[in-house]
Amino acid sequence: GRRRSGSQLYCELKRRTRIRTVDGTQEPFSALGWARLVPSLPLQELRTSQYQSCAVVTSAGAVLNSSLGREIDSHDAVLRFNAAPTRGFERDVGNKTTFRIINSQIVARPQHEFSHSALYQDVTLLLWDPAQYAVNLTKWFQKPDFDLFSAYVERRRLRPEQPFYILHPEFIWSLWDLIQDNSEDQIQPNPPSSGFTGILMMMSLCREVSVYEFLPSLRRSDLCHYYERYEDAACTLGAYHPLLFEKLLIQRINEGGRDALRTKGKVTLRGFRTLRC
Ligand code: NCC
Repeated sequence: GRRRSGSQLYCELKRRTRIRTVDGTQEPFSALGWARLVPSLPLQELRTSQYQSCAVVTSAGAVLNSSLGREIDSHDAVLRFNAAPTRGFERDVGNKTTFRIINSQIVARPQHEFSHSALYQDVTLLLWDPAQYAVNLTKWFQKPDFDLFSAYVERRRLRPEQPFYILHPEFIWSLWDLIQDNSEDQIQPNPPSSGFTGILMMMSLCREVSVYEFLPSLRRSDLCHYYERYEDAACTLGAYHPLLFEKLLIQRINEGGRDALRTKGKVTLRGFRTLRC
């Protein structure tokens, strides 16, 4: 990949990040009546609600003992991931949740109790599934990596008032292309982590984005998640996801200071709306 300066990279990210959800206009979803199943307000139009400041809270073990809860909650909107809880961890991660990105394992695996758990209520939910790079929606519908469609349909019927979107696999893979085109190495052909997708989504929706513990602070350890006692360095550096390359890319556009990164694991990013490209 060619190496671009921070501001060129910002503009490329802005130009190539087009949030897209499964909206029922394409087969096989159109024939199944999904245009009426999905929320009537497109996710892209949330932009008009103009969030000034947004926080992205990764699930890294390094947020433990950070005391960042109050700072995180002071943002207009907060994005969290998968089964990451706030209850019991308020001091370090806060308790406001506006958006939650979940991968298809959350809705497919019984231990996550997707239909019952309070984690997935009263928030805007964004669900994704890896799918294949050359996306054939009919094949994906027949054979997703984890069955997300039946849980989605059921949830839409039971809670039609909850904003709940499926991220379009072409959106996910367009972010993979962005990472590959801006990396020196060949990256693995697996989709970006929920964290990277979430950061780019919030840059589309907010004027300024604070990201916590995506680039690790001095608290960095092998502890995978702040809410579990499981250790694996691959959680921070990546195995399946091209996480290391995602992080190198975000490092290049960080507008926050060195101290904020070291002590808080905090990166500050400009929202696309504020860029003049
Ligand atoms: O671990 P996960 O992500 O839920 O974490 C959310 C995002 O936080 C960032 N992260 C996490 C841990 C860490 N030590 N450093 C980090 O930077 C990453 O950006 C990550 O995306 C996922 O991306 O959806 C992932 O989901 C888990 C798992 O499916 C869910 O937690 C549900 O149990 C994946 N783990 C496995 O499949 C075993 C993980 O690879 C990615």
